Amino acid sequence: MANDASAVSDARPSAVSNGALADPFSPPADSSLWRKNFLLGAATASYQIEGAVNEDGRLPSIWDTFSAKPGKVLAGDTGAVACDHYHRWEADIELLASLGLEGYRLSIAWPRVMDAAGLPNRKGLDFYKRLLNRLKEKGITTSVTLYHWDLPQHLEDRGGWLNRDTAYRFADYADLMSRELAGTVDAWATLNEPWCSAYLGYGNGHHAPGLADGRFATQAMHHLLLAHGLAIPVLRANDPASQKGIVANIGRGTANSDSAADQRAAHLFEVQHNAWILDPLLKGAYPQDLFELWPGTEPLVLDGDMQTISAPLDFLGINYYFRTNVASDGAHGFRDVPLEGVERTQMGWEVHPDGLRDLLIGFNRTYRNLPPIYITENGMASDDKVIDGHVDDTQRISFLKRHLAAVDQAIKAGVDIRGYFLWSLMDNFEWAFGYERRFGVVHVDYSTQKRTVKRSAELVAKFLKERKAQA
Ligand code: IFM
Repeated sequence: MANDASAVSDARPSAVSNGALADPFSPPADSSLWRKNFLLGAATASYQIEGAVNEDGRLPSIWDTFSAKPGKVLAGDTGAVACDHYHRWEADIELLASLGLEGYRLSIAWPRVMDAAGLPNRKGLDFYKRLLNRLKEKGITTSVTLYHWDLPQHLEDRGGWLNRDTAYRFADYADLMSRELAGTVDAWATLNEPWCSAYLGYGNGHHAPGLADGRFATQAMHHLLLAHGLAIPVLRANDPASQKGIVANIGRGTANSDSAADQRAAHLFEVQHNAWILDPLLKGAYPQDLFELWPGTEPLVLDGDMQTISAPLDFLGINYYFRTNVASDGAHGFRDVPLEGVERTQMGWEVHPDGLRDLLIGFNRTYRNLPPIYITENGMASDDKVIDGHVDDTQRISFLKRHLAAVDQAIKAGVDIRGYFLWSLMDNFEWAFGYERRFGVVHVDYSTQKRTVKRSAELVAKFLKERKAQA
């Protein structure tokens, strides 16, 4: 998708009177981002960057199986090699550190570290130990997600997230990881984006394991949240000094008109995107509207489950990308009404920073026990090319600047936001869209594995350097 030139114009370097180029990224002087304790980092995920899927005892994951099926991933791409990070991790950490990024959010591949009997795979564990130790040596804050969608295939063969037992297996996995890695992890997130695991994986089949049934989605969600709730006390017991939380992708829904029906449609959009996850975590109950939207999909909930799920959190990770404009479908649901003439990214997603601000402020009102927030992912895909050794990703520079301004506005409105992670450190395997969609602030040439720092990363690095130099 072509960039909307008018919308990105403030990202283009413009000549100023002394002949220097204006910095199109740096936040204004009164921005809370200048606070040195506002963590600025970058994020990745195991299956999207590691490759080495058959090495050192790693078992197959649902994404190995899914991406091998014809038609499931654009161009038939798989994560078999990805960014070859499993072999290039040292250089990648050097690169991260050279940009001055203060935090790194990574995920652990469950099938790399545990065998089918639940026993540790030492070689896989050693990979993460080396990685985390190096990050600590560099003074980088480590944020580790236990589950970023690469479920071991042997667990899917027994029902995956439709099987309650998977939640208990997850708690065992969290136990092993927190015993082995305690002291090297500053923050543990149990799950990344349970909405995607449940809805895209079991509800509409766009993601692994590719099942499509509304009742599956709600049951899978319940078991995912149960897994999270069972893991939290285990992490607390094994690694008391670290922070514990979960990461949710949130969606802004706006109504296509002022009509009561369209307003209700926008409300329901946000119920299924946000309240479906946040209500059980923070209120200990599923939102009843969810089952008006999706009648007959109530999951099987056992006594005590909701209490387990709503265990107190040290932080909530928020991933935000775009908004969705909706209208009533004429029945009990909503339908998308894509807006015309708005700025979009290579994914076709609308650029809408106000949505992030509005959601954060709204959550702060709705949930009295809202924990401190980290923006654990935000970024955009563009069709970036290396020209004369440079990548001038002007739309991303503008995107990041505007979303960081939205974060600042939310902070000023009273939301406790402690940090922000760029998605992503480098271009990587974008799930069903393969390698075509480039989200990185570092470009990856997949034929040579050469990394090229994009202009956006240079500007973030420049800002961090200036911030560090401040008295
Ligand atoms: O690449 C993904 C990531 O794995 C989860 N959050 C959204 C990103 C962009 O689609």
